[in-house]
Parts: sequence; C-alpha cells; structure tokens
Amino acid sequence: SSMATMHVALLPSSGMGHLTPFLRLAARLDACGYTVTFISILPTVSSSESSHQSRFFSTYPRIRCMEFHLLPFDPSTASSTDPFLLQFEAIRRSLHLLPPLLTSTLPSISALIIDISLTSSIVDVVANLPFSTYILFTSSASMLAFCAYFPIAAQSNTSNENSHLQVPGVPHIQNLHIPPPLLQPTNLFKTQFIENGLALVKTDGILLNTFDALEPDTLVEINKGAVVPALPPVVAVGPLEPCDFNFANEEELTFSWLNAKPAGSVVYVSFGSRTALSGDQIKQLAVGLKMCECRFLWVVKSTKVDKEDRVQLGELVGDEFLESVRERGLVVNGWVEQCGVLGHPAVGGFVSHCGWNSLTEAAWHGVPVLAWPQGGDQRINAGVVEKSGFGIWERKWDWCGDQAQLVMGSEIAKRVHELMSDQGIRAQATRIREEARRAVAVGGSSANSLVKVMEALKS
Ligand code: BUP
Repeated sequence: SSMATMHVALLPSSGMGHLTPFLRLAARLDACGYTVTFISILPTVSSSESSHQSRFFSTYPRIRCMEFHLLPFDPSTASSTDPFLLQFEAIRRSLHLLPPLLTSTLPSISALIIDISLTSSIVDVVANLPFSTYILFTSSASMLAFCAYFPIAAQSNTSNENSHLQVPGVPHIQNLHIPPPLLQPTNLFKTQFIENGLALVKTDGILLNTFDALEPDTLVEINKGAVVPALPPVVAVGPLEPCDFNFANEEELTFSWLNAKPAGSVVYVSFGSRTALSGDQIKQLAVGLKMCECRFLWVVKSTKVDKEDRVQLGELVGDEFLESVRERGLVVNGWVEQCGVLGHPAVGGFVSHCGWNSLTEAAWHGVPVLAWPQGGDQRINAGVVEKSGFGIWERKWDWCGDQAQLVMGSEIAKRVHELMSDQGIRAQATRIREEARRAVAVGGSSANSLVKVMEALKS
C-alpha cells in the first residue's frame, strides 16, 4: 500500500514506563504521515495513564483511538500483588478479543506494534493475520539482551549472589543485578518474563528506544546473533522525543521556582512513577539533601499507584525539614512534568531510579545521572549509564523493599556533591545529548532505521 494508506496500530501495556514510549512512537509515526491507531486499554491502573492518554488524543487529533475493554479479572487467580503486573496478566487474558477489532479497521493494518509484556500471549493470536508484528521494547538494549538470554540461563540455574551471567555485548551481570523475582523459584513475573523472552523469535522485528551511540556494542552483538541465534532484526529508533503536552502551565510553581535558580545548580530527584521508598529511606534522603548544600527539586512518592491516598508531605519528610530547606529545596508530592524539568537550564543533575524513560530523557537533555536503581531492569540500565559515562552508579546501594539496607544521608550527600561537581561527567552528558539529537535528526541513525522498517512493510 502507499504511504498515505499505510496503517500502524500500537498496543501498549500498563504503567507510565510502558505507555510513554508508545505515545512517543505514535506521535513520531503520525508526524511521518502514516495512519496511526492507538489502542487504549481500559480501565487503566493509574490516573496518570488516563490523563496522559486523553491529553494525547486531543493534542494529536489525527491519531485514532481504539478502545479495548478488559474482561473482568480476579487477581486471586494470579500469584502477585503488584497492580501493574496484575494488569499485564489481565490484558494477556483478554487478547483473544483483539483480532476482530484489528481486522475490521480500514485502511487495513500493515503492522501491529506490541509491548514486550504481552508478547507470548499475542503472537499466536495474531499469527495468521495479514500484518507484521513488531515489539517496541521499552527498556535498554542491554535489558533486551538479558531478556532474550535469560530463558536459556534459567535452565542452568545458579543462585549464588556473586555468580556472573555473561550475556554477549553486555557488561557482566551479577545475580544481584537481576530483577529479584527472577531469582525466586517461581512467580508470575518470572513465568511471563521467560515466556515473553522465548516468544521474541516469533515477531518480525524489535524496535528499541535507544540509539547506536548509547549502546553500540550491545546492538552489534544482538544483531550478530551472538546473544540468541534467529532473533528478528533489532532496530534502535530512539531516543523517542517527548510529546509536547504543554503541562508546564499547570505547574507554574515548579517552573517559576526553577526560573529563579542559577544555571546547572539544581539536582532533580525522582524514583519514577511506581517506586515508593520506605519511610526510613525517605528520611535519610532528606538528611542527605540537606547536608549536600545543593539546590534540589525532589518528587516524593509514598504510594505505588497514584490513585491511593497521599500522605501529607510533612508527615513523610518532617515539617522541620521543609522549613529548614525552604529557599534551597522544593519538595513535590505527586507529578511534575519531568521532561520540562530535565530540559530546564537550572537543572544540573538527576538522582534517578534508572527507569529507561528517565534515562533516555536525561540523555536527551544532557543531564548527568546519579544512578540509584530500585528494582526490575534498573540495575541493568544503571550499567548503561556507567559504561557510557554520563553518570555515576554506587553499586553498594540497595534495592528498595522491606529487607533493604538503608543508605545513610551522609553517603547520599557525598555522592550528590560528586555528581554536581564532576566536570568530566558533565562534558560526557553533553556529548551524549548531541549524539541523541543527531540520531533522530533527518539522516541520523535512528531516523534512517525507522524509515527502513516502514519501507519494508510496503512489500
Ligand atoms: Br514520577 C514522574 N513526572 O513526576 P520510567 C514520572 N514522569 O513526567 P517508571 C513524569 O514518567 P518503569 C513524574 O518523565 C518518564 O517518562 C517520566 O518512566 C515520567 O520509570 C515516565 O522512567 C516514567 O521508565 O516505569 O515509571 O518507574 O520503571 O516500569 O519503566
């Protein structure tokens, strides 16, 4: 079909970390002139997911919305308490309802782009349908390599913390860097993870929100077949640029506070949309930010899902603390427009949980990162920060969780100070920013790769 009628459908999964890159890719494809259908899964887990989607559809009126209503789901039939993981399962169990929706749209669909968490359930459902199936992998190339390799490694399981997993092209992965649920004998996450890893070979290709200059060796090894033979083409199309939602107007307080601060003087602290630190760790972080004597903007989260009742800020960090850092620090309990913050000239460092979107946004804006991974893929992503040199990673700091060892305020202060004063890291972050922008500009590696994928669909 001609470009004007080429039609791409996108199926994201739950959580802002998964939704965000799908919205960005949809906006990119729309800008290239393709017909785009965005499948909106209802109901969502968090209110940020629903508010972002409604804003998205009003900002991009050409993009079509296909509502996909989930079947009723009884969480007690799945072995997990994580609301986002339970939603993965709920979506997986409803996917057999999707083909009639997909085949009845006009112009007919040329490609379906799916989330990794749904892969093993969807590949068989769409196997005989007349379109290609691509994954948009929402994490790093390192994590993709791990995801492809883990099902094989799991067969020769060793549970020693210090044992290494040598995935070709990826820095040594110790067992203690692996998402913790994968080290347990069995659980819902592990089952899904292994099934999805094995199903990668059944897709037509895998798109990555990364770029050649950020993870060069890993991309080469994957595409040489060194990680797993017979993987479909793995294509770096990132960093996917932030959508322009214009949230900033609503957050005048945050941005007018930033506007009054000197260039590069503020450290931004956030652990993403689904990580709640323990009360004690939040208090130590407060101590650290007070001690480090830098200006800071801190997004505090005490609940996993934003629909839950919020605790008052004073209760979390102490009224005394808020009073004592008034000029120097802004503490926000809720949501800030992170891309606006990272792109603000006052911001000179980012203490991050290393969610992949956060890292690609830091790269896009050239902001140095202090990596403090808290769970999931985040230690593997922290390895990318360290290897590419645009940040530092203190490997001794623990994951978040009930058993977690507290990182003390003095230790945090020391590292934040180092982050904000290291000129070498700052220069490298600036170089990464230039590479990122070059990759997606006309003729850049990621822009060219996406065009090639779309061209291949035509034949
Ligand atoms: Br919190 C927060 N504002 O206040 P990640 C997040 N974000 O814009 P996660 C805001 O949500 P997983 C806020 O810019 C990024 O695009 C942020 O994605 C945005 O981490 C996204 O960084 C968060 O991938 O998901 O949400 O923990 O780790 O599952 O990928």
